[in-house]
Amino acid sequence: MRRFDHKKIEKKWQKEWQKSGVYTTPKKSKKKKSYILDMFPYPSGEGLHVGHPKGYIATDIYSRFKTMNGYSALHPMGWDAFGLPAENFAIQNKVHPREAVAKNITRFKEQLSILGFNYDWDREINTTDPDYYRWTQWIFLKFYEKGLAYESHEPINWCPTCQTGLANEDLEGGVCERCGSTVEKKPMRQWMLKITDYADRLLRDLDALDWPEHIKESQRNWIGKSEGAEIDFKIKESEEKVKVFTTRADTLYGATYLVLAPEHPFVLELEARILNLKDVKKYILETKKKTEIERTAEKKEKTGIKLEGVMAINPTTEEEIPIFIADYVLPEYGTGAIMAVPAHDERDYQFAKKYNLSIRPILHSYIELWDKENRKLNRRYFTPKPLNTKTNDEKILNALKAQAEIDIQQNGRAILELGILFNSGEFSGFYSDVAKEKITEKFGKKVTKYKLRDWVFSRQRYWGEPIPIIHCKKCGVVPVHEKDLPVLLPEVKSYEPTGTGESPLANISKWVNVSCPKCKGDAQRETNTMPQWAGSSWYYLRYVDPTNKKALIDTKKEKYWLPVDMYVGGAEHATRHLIYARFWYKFLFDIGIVNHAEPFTHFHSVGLILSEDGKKMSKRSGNVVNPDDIVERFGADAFRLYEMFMGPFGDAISWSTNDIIGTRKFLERVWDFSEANISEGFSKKESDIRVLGILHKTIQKVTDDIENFRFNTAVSEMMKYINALKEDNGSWMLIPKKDAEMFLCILAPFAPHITEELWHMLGHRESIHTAPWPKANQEYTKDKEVRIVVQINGKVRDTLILPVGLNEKAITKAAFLSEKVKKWTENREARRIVYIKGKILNIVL
Ligand code: ANZ
Ligand code: ZN
Repeated sequence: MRRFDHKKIEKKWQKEWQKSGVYTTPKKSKKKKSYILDMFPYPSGEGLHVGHPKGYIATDIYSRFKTMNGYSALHPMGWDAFGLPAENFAIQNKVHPREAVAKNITRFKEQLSILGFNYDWDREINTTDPDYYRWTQWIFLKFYEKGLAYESHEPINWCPTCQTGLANEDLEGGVCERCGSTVEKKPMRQWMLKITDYADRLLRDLDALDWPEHIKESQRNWIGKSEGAEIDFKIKESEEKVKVFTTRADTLYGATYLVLAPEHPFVLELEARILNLKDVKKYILETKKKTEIERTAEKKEKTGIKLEGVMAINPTTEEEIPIFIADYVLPEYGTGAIMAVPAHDERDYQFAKKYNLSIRPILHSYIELWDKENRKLNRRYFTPKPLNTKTNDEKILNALKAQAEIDIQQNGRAILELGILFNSGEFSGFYSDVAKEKITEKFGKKVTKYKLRDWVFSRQRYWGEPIPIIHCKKCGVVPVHEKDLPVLLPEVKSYEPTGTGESPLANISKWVNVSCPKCKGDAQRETNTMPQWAGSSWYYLRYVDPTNKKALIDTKKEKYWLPVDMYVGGAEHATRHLIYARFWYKFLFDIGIVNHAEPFTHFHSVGLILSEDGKKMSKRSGNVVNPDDIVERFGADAFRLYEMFMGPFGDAISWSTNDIIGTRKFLERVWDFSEANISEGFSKKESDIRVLGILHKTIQKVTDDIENFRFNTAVSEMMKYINALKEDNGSWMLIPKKDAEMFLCILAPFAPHITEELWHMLGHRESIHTAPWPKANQEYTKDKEVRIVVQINGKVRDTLILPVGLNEKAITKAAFLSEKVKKWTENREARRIVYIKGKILNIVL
């Protein structure tokens, strides 16, 4: 008997598959398609640890499954090789980023190849390949043409360590996502992409996506749509006005002061009138040192300073109210100015307490009061509908007012709920919802605001796509001609950041100085490069048509293969890559390059694999498990099975080398069982119903589980099946050859090597990976028997085991034939018989 020797088998089949080309994507065919995509890795110098392949194993299983189910499947792989990680690695190791990337890719590919993945390497792409980034630059030109790429001089996030500007998406809690440095605000020239033009569509189209709810929710929050109002406040003795943004126009009568962001331009404009200008300037300076997180933290004590000598006017009451600047108001949101309503906003409340400002309640939750009044009268509580009509009852309004004052006093905090207005002129007596509309109509205008900011799209670093723009003194900004793409990234002596806010490209005068495409005069190239996220915003399109020289993608091919049917990757990309990619796809749709509304129909996020001690794996912590070693010891199939078996796919789970032994043993059992059946020539007759039942239920379960990414329960089902085939005396049960084949087929996506070997030992010449997926026979998966409890005069007298599908008459007949039942019914007449279907037969004597 041959033993299971994973080393021999795995090498052999990997070579064989490559030779026979089983993993070449079928040409466009009549078949249904399935596009299965991994987030492509950036080839870091550290190589893969056991956590990286988890998602790739899942897509490998899924795409094999789809192929066996008759789909034409596309499952490609490539490299996201521009950007800071590659560049920083290169700087540290004193090699050119290009060489470092090439070396790392070779290493990554080696590591992936021993796991037996079915990638179609003919479609491999690399974002740093000029034939690829030519199209990244082309898309930028299109953005520019449509007015969606523009230059700006606003202050942006600047990482002092990475020495580059960053997008909001590149920050994590106010620090640089790459290196952890505190990010500064720095005004500088930069290129922006107008993602905000797509905010509404990005938000709206989320609903139809079959993605995990938490990912969709974080995109919703990131986009941050707010419907509110802009209201102008006049400045006393001046023509000036301050525009505020509020989501609570209903509270306008309670606005007792204004607060401006320290960066608000108004402060400079009114300089001459501000009496305490010196202190105000000092405060503004201090603000600059704080991060956004520090500024807005809920618990943090609010600080600010009054602008002495200027007053604003509340438009409702014409009352004069003071103006403050405070760092809890952010310059980039809304209008950078707020009306403060300390009675109904918690931050304003804390601020008003601290600076002794007037707190004026103007509404109270009617429902609460209603509730209380009703309870007093011992009436049953019910919630009145939000009131559309006005309450003119003075007594109620006075009671509300008194209660609001007591609540604020006693609780020491603002009343945040909606309610019925009082002290609000003609709007007193209306419910908040209605009051909001009416007050906005009279004093302001309706607006929608988003938290999403335009995308800071330039980096002052070397290792990125050059932005295809030329600056001419005469013509201004001139885009490079399409036919002159790609703008190649030139060789430089030193690719380290300059620290001046200029990219290292600025020093290469031979590259920088060009003639203007328009006037042919002297001009300079743009020296900023694109961010790391540029290439990954459209890479999945290029796999479909990787060598097209005329277009980034053939639109017919796009129509066939897109959208991606199954996308798998890390949840940490929820508000970066997954938003950027959707934005670019929608833009490409608008200019007629692609044909669908959304690029990724389904998305599954991979749960992390933690180290054995429950920490994140990293070279720095020295807790990395290398997949090469595991494959060497246990084999790729056992490794793959283990990663799928360790728990729910989306959960973070600790690695355990010990547990791999379990999946390895399972494969040995599969091997031994198959060997035993082959040498005995299988069983010539059908298995009994019980054994067939287990097989077909296993097929059904594995089918459903793969479709729903429940790989762990699929594996455990297959384990149960093999265990059931072991006889009590320790020998293997013989089953018909076709049953053994069905089992190997459902195991094949998980353990492609061992199943291929056994498949060939069974006499097949074609690959198991192109065999049709077995179908569970519903005859065997159905329960064959039912248990019917027989009660006589309410007491259980017997339990009948009967074939399913008998009608009441047949069941009654069977009951009266039972010895136990006869004992009670002999010589007596049944007065009534009640049958509860599939459960109980009640006989009343
Ligand atoms: C008056 C008011 C009264 C407010 C009240 C709230 C409650 P979302 O929902 O996040 O959009 N706000 C507006 N611009 C701001 C800025 N630049 N920095 C900090 N806060 C700002 O929040 C909108 C609310 O946040 C606005 O409504 C405003 O305060 C504040 F009882 O206006 B509100
Ligand atoms: Zn940094």
